[in-house]
Amino acid sequence: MKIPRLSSVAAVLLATLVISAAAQEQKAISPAEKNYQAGTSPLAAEPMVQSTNPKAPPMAQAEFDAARKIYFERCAGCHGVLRKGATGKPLTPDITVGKGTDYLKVFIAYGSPAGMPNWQTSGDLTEQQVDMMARYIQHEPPTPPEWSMADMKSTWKVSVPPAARPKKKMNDYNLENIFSTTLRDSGEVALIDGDTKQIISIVKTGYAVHISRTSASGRYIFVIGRDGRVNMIDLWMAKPDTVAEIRIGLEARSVETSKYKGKEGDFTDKLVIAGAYWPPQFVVMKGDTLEPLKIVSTRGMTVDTQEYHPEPRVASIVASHFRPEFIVNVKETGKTLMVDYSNIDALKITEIGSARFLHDGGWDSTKRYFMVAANNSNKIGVIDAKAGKLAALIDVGKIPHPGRGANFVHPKFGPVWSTGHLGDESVSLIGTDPVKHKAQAFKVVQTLKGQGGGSLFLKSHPKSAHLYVDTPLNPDAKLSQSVAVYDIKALDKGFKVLPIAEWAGITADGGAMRVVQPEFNKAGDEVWFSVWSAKDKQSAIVVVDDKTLKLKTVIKDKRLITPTGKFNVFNTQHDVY
Ligand code: DHE
Repeated sequence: MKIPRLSSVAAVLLATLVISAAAQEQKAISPAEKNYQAGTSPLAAEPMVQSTNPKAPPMAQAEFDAARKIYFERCAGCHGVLRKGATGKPLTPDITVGKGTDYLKVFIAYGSPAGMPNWQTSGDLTEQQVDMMARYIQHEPPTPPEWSMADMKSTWKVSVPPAARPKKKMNDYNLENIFSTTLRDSGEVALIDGDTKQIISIVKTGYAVHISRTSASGRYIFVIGRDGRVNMIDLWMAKPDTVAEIRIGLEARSVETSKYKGKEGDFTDKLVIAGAYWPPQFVVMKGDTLEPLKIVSTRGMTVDTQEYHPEPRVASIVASHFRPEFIVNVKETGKTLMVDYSNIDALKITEIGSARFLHDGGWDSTKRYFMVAANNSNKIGVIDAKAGKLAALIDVGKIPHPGRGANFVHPKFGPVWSTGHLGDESVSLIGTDPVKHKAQAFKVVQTLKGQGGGSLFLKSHPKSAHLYVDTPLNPDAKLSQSVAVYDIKALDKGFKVLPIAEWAGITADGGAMRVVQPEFNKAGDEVWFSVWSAKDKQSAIVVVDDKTLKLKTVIKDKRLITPTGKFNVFNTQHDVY
């Protein structure tokens, strides 16, 4: 049936009714959640050619450029660089022109209960800017430049070549207990000595640095910035520092190193892989210098409707322990690529389809099953790294967000891996032992009630009797500034709340103080939390004694600007979580 086109007044009325009716059922997303999904993309600064659509309302070059900047700062994270849609709806001209400027303005100004922020009523955009954006999205999306081997090589620097590096460890640090700590808004990592709690060094890295990964030997740390810059840090130096760096794309989130040692060879510290959001591709590099060897595009067909997608972003990447393979999760196509790196010149890639939109994930305790969140499908995909196939696709709560997840032994159901959720308060526990607990394997065996939605990370440790769940994106400050902790042996009893931000002793400062990402030390007897405030406010790291659940230490230092992720060298090296 063809739906008749509405007049612009009727369209606006309808949009307003739909928004307000639905808004009564669901709460609008919190500003923290908005900033999480709609963070500034480094692509805002890239030159792009103005692309026009004769059917769209005209725009002057200056207006187009201003709108493009806003789009990449505010909208690209959810709607995609080429506006094909991800967490947000597709916004290509074939859809937007038919809706018309007035209708689009209402959506942009007031938002929608499905998650579109209310950009004008929140004060983020003016009425004029909303009008400009409504016209902008009716034009063809401008395309950012590609990033070739030549581009990568032009940014590749080996500041200390392998031959000039130390032949043995030149410092007294207990390397296995160092925490590589993301200082998000200063574009740095702090290497913190886990024993003394002192900062060893602050290393300059890429813009809005994202994650750190340890090499298989534990000697090197690799850090990736949102701008695609990878830093390779040598922990054997008297003062650990960058020895090589490269820009692998214009926007990126993930990096990993080869870990396989077995009959196909010893790949310890041999290769590094990094995945880009833009251009949609990953690159395999030499493990000692970051020399780029092979670039592979991830553009292709989606898993469900099998339509071409021009910008499938590379999300989480892990290294298999069973085969010489990297496990590369592609967001928009909903596919996991098992990249066999044993022969770079004849790269074999096994493509495993699961569900859109693949994001973060981690190993089960045996490191055979990779559990990946298909966040907008509310599912966890289970990739069997030994058999090279999808073992299960499990329905969980709303928008699962596990980080790497948390493994522990459930008193009734045996080994489980768990995830919290951005969209609801539940914590899903999934059985991961198909041998001794077959009936529970890859099923949700228990759903815990958590503090609230807005959870990003949860953690446990083989030596711990506790499960910690953060809620940094919950709109209620009480919840975003504390964590829930469960006694694994008495899960039915519910959780205890640890007031982490209060313990940090920085309340007078007035920062957001979101408590984010539990991370254990090597011994598994301490758990570290970031108390994440704005760039110009005081932040801290709070260390809790895992046995007593009491405060152990607060690390405060004016150099700790916006600490978020913390990566313990040993736990990251051995995938302990
Ligand atoms: Fe992350 C992991 C992408 C926002 C802190 N984040 C990841 C991974 C991806 C990703 C793909 C998995 C990497 C891997 O395992 O190889 N993150 C994104 C985004 O696209 C998103 C939603 C928006 C953006 O603009 O970047 C986003 N992430 C954030 C934040 O705002 C957080 C909370 C603060 C920050 O530092 O930017 C944040 N992301 C983290 C952390 C991890 C992570 C700490 C690793 C957790 C772990 O324990 O492994």
